[in-house]
Formats: sequence, structure tokens, C-alpha cells
Amino acid sequence: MQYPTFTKEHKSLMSKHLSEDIFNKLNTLNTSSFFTLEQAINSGIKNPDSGIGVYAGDEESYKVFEDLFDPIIEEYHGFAKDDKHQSNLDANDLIAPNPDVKGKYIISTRIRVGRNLKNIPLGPAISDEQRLEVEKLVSKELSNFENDLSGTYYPLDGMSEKDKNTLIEDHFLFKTGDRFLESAGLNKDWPKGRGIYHNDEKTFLVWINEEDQLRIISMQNGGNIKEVFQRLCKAIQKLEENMSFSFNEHLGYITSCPTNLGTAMRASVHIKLPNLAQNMKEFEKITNKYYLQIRGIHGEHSQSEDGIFDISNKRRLGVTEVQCVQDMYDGVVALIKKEQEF
Ligand code: ADP
Ligand code: IOM
Repeated sequence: MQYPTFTKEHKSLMSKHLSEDIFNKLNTLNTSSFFTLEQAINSGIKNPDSGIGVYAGDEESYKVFEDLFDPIIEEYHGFAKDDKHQSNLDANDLIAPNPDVKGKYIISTRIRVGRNLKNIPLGPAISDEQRLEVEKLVSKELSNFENDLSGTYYPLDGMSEKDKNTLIEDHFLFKTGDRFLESAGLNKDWPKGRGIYHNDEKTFLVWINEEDQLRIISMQNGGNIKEVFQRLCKAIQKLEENMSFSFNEHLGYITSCPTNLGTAMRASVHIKLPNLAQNMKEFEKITNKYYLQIRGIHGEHSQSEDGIFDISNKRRLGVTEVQCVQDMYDGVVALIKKEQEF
């Protein structure tokens, strides 16, 4: 392919870091699952509003295309080439008493991690057969879960439009036809091999074969962040008893988008901050200080509605899972304090 034409609309870290020299060096390379630079950057080229704009097809992509990935990882996570990742999934280490016992601000809390099976390509390079294999393995494993984690797997293929739309509207299920995932090759053979597992209360959920092969999710109404984290840690531990996930000492858990490397964790609250919504400068001072990201209430690339925001940790690599949740918690405490001052 030719060096892409980036316009001033292209805002991604990929468009910032892909110089012509790096492009020429990487353009003819591929990984052992035949993943190329062209596939890796297609989403960021087609979607100028991408934040990152580059995906990996397998763990090897992070090595083969390191001249592009390393500066992006360094800028997003503040994590250097020789740094080592550390994991801590001990919920006892989190200090997080409910910051909003009266339920005035926090509507709900959700913490998710991404996981991908060892030795199987990531979503952008996986074959249709491998995707189905992942669905089979993971849903079988989940069928052994008991007590509060016990639930049912619902494949997307065959789910009624009504059920699907209700699950999406209620924030439980991923959207259909996401244009960022589409051009990353992640929507191939849709909807086959995709689905959602959840318990009756919908407090423990697993997405299968969306942006990552697994998104393991714990969520509930209100601000009991510790309880949400405890449930998630328990579920991860149970899954790891019988499944091996792609992981290395440098990058932690391997994910298709470099923003998720390391812990692959996004801990968020949906929170009402109508006063701060009118004072975005003050708002962003706090979110920058606590390494937080602001999203709209229908997930990534959506807008906030009625002064309600999705606030989550931004750093995911080089910090532990406990620290990710602590970043979000400490920032939320500071946001509520500021909101009350207006
Ligand atoms: P991900 O978190 O997996 O990166 P998204 O940002 O697209 O993906 O969010 C997925 C879904 O989870 C969306 O419907 C979003 O509204 C919902 N969600 C995220 N955080 C919360 C929360 N704290 N409470 C309720 N729903 C949430
Ligand atoms: N994780 C991914 N969906 N996102 C960061 C894409 C992007 O905006 O580049």
C-alpha cells in the first residue's frame, strides 16, 4: 500500500506516530498469522476520529510493528519499552468505601477486563473457525460457574432484534455494526461466534468475540465499587483455573487495542455531575490529575446526556488492577466534592 494521506481531521495516535520512514520499514512485514500493517492501521485511516487508530492481530504484532506500537503505548500509558507490568487482583488491597451512600451522584458501577486465549490470533486476524472454537470453549467453561456467577450463554446469532436492542439500551451488550471495529476486521462473519453470558441479576457478564475474545464484566447499580471489584476478581480467578490467556511480562494481558494492554481493565461509574458539566475546564483539571477518561453514557465514542458521564481509569498498563480501580475511585471522590462546591 501507499503511505496514507492524513488530513487535519485525523486525530489518532497512529496518525501522529506513523511517519513515512516507519511506514516504509513496516509496510512489507507480516506476523505468522499473516497480519499486515495495512490491516493494523485501516481503522484509524477510515475513522479520522479514532483515538488510537491501530489494532494488533496477534501478540507478535506488538514486536513486528514495534516501531509504531511502542511510541503509541508510551504516550497513552506513560510506559517505556523496558518497563515491566505488575498485576494485583487482590480486592482486599482496594480502599474504596462507597463515596455516595445516599445515591445522589453515582448511578452505576462497572468494571471489565479483556482477555484473549493463548496461541489463538486476536480478533482482527482470527479465522471464522477459530472464532467459533473460542465461543465453544468459553461458553462451556462458563456453564460450570455456580452461585452468584451462575448464568446462561445467549448467542447473538438467533437473538431477536427486540432482546438485542433492550440489552444494548440497558448497557449490558455491545453495539452492532461499530464502524471502528468494522474497519479493524473485527466484525467479520457477524453475528456468528458472538454472544453474551450473564447471571439472572446481570451483575456478572461475559462478552464473547467482540473487540477481545472475552470481556469479563462485573456491574451493579450504585457506588459500591469494592463489591463490584470483588465479584470480578472472583470470576477472573475461576476462569484462569482452566484457561490460559495471552500474557507477557512486558505488556501484561495481550489485547487487540493497545489502550487495553496490561490490566485490560476499565473501571467506570455512570455519574450525574450537572454543575461540572457546565464547567468543563474544572472537570478536566480533575480528570487529568487522576488519570481519568470521560465517555458518554452509551460507551466509547458516544456523547454525555443530561449531565451524566461515564468516568473511568485511563492508564491500564504498568499499573496494577487495584491501582486502576483506585485511580477511578479517588477521582470520583474528588469530582463529587467539586460538584458539591458549585
Ligand atoms: P468497554 O467498556 O467494554 O470498553 P464501552 O465503553 O463501549 O466498552 O461500554 C460498553 C457498555 O457498557 C456501554 O453500553 C456503556 O454504556 C456501558 N457502561 C460502561 N460503564 C458503565 C457503568 N458504570 N454503568 C453502566 N453501564 C456502563
Ligand atoms: N479501544 C478502541 N475501541 N478505541 C481506543 C478505538 C479508537 O478510538 O482508536
